[in-house]
Amino acid sequence: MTFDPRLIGELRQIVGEAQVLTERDLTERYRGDWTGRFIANSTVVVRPADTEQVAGVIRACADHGQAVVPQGGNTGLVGGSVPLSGEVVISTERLVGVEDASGRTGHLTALAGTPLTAVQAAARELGWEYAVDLAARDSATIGGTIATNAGGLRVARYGDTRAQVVGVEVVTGSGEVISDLGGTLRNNIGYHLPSLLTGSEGTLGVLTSARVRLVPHFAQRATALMRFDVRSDAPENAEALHRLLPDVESIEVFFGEGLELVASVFDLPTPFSTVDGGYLLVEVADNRDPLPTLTDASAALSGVGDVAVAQNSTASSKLWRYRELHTEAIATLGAVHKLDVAVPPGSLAEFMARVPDVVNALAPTAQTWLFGHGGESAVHVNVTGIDADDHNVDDAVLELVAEMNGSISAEHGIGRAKLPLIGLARSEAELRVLGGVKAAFDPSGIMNPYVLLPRSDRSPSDTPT
Ligand code: FAD
Ligand code: 2HG
Ligand code: ZN
Repeated sequence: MTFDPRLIGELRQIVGEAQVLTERDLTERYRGDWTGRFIANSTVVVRPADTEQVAGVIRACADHGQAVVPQGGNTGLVGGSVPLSGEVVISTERLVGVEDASGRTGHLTALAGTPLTAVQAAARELGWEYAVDLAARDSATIGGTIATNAGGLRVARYGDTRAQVVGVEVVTGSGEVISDLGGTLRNNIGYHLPSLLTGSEGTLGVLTSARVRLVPHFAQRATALMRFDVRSDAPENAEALHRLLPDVESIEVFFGEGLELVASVFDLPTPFSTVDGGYLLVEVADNRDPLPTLTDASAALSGVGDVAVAQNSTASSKLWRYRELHTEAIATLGAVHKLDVAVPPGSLAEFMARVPDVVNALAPTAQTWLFGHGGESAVHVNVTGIDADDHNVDDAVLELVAEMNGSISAEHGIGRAKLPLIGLARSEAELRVLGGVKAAFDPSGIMNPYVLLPRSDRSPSDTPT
């Protein structure tokens, strides 16, 4: 792929010589993602230092008809942050810092490239917490989590990222800056731009800053890992925990084979003498000791074989490793097909039981790994042992989800990976309206044009991979 040298010259003028990367070795980490399925051969990476530079970069690219991909921590799992079709990467890694943090209002404003851990730490310093948490917290950015409307490990209590965003600053695809960081909580003046930009996957503009609400810090926390002899008892019981535990933060589900892989890749002891079966990892936080309620809830569930509880952060992290390390452990097996889906409450156990058969009917030697956010009936179907560009299994699993009235994306978004099947989730009329929204923000069509929405000049099934 060759890029117009006049554009490269203009970009260097805007951000400085050293902040435009073109050499293959320097651009490598911006070219491929965690799935191992989406890897670009070449690109140009631009690293603006502030909103004005972002606007200059976008205007220059729009003038040259050059497509761009905004990139934060590059931890996205749907191929949305990778420049596979000759896009220039606009990296937010120099847009870092927390501003305007207030313990009184319980809000803070963070520049888009600020890692999630830094936002969480800033919130804690104020005596609050930031509600969104996920295993990629050290690399994922606040801008990326807003652009994907990330879910994560505490949706059961606080909702997804959209529920936390109070205001955003964004540079649109025409290089205009729209800023709404005032923090008014009641704001009823028509279309709500922060909500619209949340989940927009870089297709409308580059988020440069965001104001988020914080949630109270609770003095006490308890974590329980429960093993069920019968696999389906884990998903069956996940939903009941909302009723038994009003203060629950996390209800995570996984299975013996996933735990065994994590233990072997990371050389960890297994938590119980039996490994097989289904697992729930449950965390509760409160200002009073939450352990008795958690223990009562576990006793009220049917089929619990083993339980381990933790009441301090060291012991709790040991239990969380079995769940959080699934992604890294599975990545050691080669390219991974990741299907992050949700089914209606009450259908999780049935879906989890049916998926491996659907996969193996098409790919008898493939391995299916199931884990996820059981409290929201959201599951990560990871499939290994099939070619990176083989779409048959992806299509069959997503068709099963649609047949069960589920969602083809619970939290990772659509990106490139799921665009060919967007028709399962969005009607023609919806796609027309959403295309109009994109055109209003991005009249030249340069903002991440190969993700989320079919381009007006081709059908959804023509999406390049
Ligand atoms: P990137 O990967 O860089 O980008 C993701 C998308 O957002 C791309 O479309 C990109 O163009 C766009 N984008 C990025 N920054 C901006 C910006 N400033 N302006 C406009 N668009 C932008 N996700 C969950 O939802 N829940 C989880 O529990 C979870 N756990 C994970 C665990 C691991 C180990 C890994 C590797 C990933 C996990 N993810 C999870 C996926 C990922 O971390 C999230 O999607 C995260 O929100 C991506 O943030 P990022 O900064 O890395 O964005
Ligand atoms: C999680 O919940 C993440 O751990 C990653 O969303 C899921 O790797 C995956 O498929
Ligand atoms: Zn997840």
